[in-house]
Amino acid sequence: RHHAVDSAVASTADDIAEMRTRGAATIADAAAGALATQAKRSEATTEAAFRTELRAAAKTLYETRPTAVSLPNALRYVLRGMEGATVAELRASTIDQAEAFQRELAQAQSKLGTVGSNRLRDGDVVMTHCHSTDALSCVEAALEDGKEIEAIVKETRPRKQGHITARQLREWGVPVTLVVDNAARRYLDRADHVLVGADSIAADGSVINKIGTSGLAVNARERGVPVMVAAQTIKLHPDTMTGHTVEIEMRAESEIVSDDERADIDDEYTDDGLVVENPAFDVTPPRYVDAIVTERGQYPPESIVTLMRELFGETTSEPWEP
Ligand code: RUB
Repeated sequence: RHHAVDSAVASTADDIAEMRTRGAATIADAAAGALATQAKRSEATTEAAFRTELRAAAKTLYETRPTAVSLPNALRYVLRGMEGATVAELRASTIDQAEAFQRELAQAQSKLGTVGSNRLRDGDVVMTHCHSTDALSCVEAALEDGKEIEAIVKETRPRKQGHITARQLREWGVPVTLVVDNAARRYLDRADHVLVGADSIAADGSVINKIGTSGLAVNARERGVPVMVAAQTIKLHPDTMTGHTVEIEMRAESEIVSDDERADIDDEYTDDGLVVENPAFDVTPPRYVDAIVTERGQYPPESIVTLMRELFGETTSEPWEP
């Protein structure tokens, strides 16, 4: 039997895996909240059993999706604060640490928004891809400064997170032009910025974000449109400092070809020669990125590694390891 992982943790993990909870910052927040719930509801009677339970919960959450490093970073942050000589102390410290994490996450996002908004001038048009709460925070801060901002929103196939972005921007009164992904290059003529988020940032300044970001960035460079990446420092991937690469999640083919369509194809062709691949993310090399905007200020991608060293120091172990 699994080490008494609470049902609320299991359902948070399920929500992340099935993308009912999605986006790197939102996933990190939910994971920290789930560890707090595990701590609150734990029936462990010994300190060792409590620690084992919390690590098992962290592992369950970690094994949902591989690309957004905010998830293991969140788990590590919370487990690092699990301290005390009794179960009661361990419980209290874990809950405190999870809540501190969630507070800092929200504060970092709003601080980052202020930094990012300084790049946006009154009347600017931003082109977005996917749905990033960090990217939207920059627009929100610009609007609060009284700037008028317009948006060209890429639909973002296959899951159309662009519609979430469009809805949020309309709620703020921002004029939105929604376009299919293939129209992006044509509409870059009208854009003053490409504004995207990140799931992970590697030590060389590469940006890992929703599939299609790299093509957008290359087209933007060709058109002379600056690319701005809004990413809290929780998106910095510590393992990449020691040469590890970021795993790109491959999702189900059913997001692209329905089961019925697949059955039709299989009826017609019997040789299994049609393969559908569905990578959820891609890697944008640093030379196509103009600025990475964090709560610690804006960085050229090439110097993000200095911030990573400062924040993470030496390589860290898996979040559930002692
Ligand atoms: C979401 C995505 C977002 C980043 C940043 O992908 O690529 O751009 O996660 O989001 P998915 P945020 O929908 O597959 O999770 O700024 O909110 O952390």
